[in-house]
Amino acid sequence: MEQTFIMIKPDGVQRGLVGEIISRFEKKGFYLKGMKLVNVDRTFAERHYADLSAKSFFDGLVEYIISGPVVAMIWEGKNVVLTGRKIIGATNPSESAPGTIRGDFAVEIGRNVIHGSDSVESARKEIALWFPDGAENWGSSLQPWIYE
Ligand code: YYY
Ligand code: MG
Repeated sequence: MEQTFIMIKPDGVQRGLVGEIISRFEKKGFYLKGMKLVNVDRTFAERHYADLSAKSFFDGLVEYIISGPVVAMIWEGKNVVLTGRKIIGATNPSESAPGTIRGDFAVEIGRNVIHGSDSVESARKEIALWFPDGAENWGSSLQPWIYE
């Protein structure tokens, strides 16, 4: 089953949005496979955002990500990468639709609350970076009520 990497950024944690965000993914029917609260260091944040290292906003982005603890999660489900991005909303909160996480809870692009992998391939890389030991495999009793 497809997996994605979702991270609640430091502003989301400090603003008390952790429960709300987890709830949205849970209610959709996705399955929480792994979760941890972590403080990442600069080198780690730079690795996570390595593809953006040439961008003008890169240094500010790294400062923001290391400014407080983040919640790192693996979510699993059919089309969870793309659907997760829809639940999160557009990168710039002034363009994210109401009903999306960024549309409902963020104002500025540099404080947009949450990260989600943008493809199955980047999900694989990000999960390997953030969860090098992999995830527990408990299974979920809800599955027959969500998948035919
Ligand atoms: O995947 P997503 O988070 O929606 O956007 P990316 O293009 O991967 O950029 C990562 C991160 O960088 C974005 O969530 C906010 C920040 N950022 C920024 O501060 N200013 C920009 N012009 C573009 C992105
Ligand atoms: Mg991205």
